[in-house]
Amino acid sequence: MKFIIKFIREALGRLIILVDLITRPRKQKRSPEAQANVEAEIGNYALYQFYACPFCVKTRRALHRLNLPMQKRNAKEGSEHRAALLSGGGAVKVPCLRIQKDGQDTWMYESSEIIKYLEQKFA
Ligand SMILES: N[C@@H](CCC(=O)N[C@@H](CS)C(=O)NCC(=O)O)C(=O)O
Repeated sequence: MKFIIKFIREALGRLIILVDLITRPRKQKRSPEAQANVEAEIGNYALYQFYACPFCVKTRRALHRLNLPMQKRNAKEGSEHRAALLSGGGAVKVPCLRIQKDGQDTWMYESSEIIKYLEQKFA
């Protein structure tokens, strides 16, 4: 039964990925200078995620729309990223945005919160 539920979730996730690919929003355009500044800032960010998680697809879609080429870290079972997410953020829940700045780590959960934060900062 557990296997069937896992299979259905994976299949649904892949369907969502396909729909996302077909209906990709346009990327925000910036001057080369502005884009270089954004990319320098984004170097301090990483998105902990699963490939086929609908909330992660939604967040990756926002990253695409906002033209934020951010590092993505797969928190799959047994991975070093999963361990880092648990010890740093406190929970294995994705998506989670990690912001490393001035020697400090901030871990932000909830796709809607992450998107709102990125929109306010980069849109
Ligand atoms: N309300 C959350 C839901 C996130 C969520 O439920 N993520 C699932 C994956 S789709 C998760 O991390 N589950 C923990 C696990 O699978 O170990 C959001 O919008 O980010």
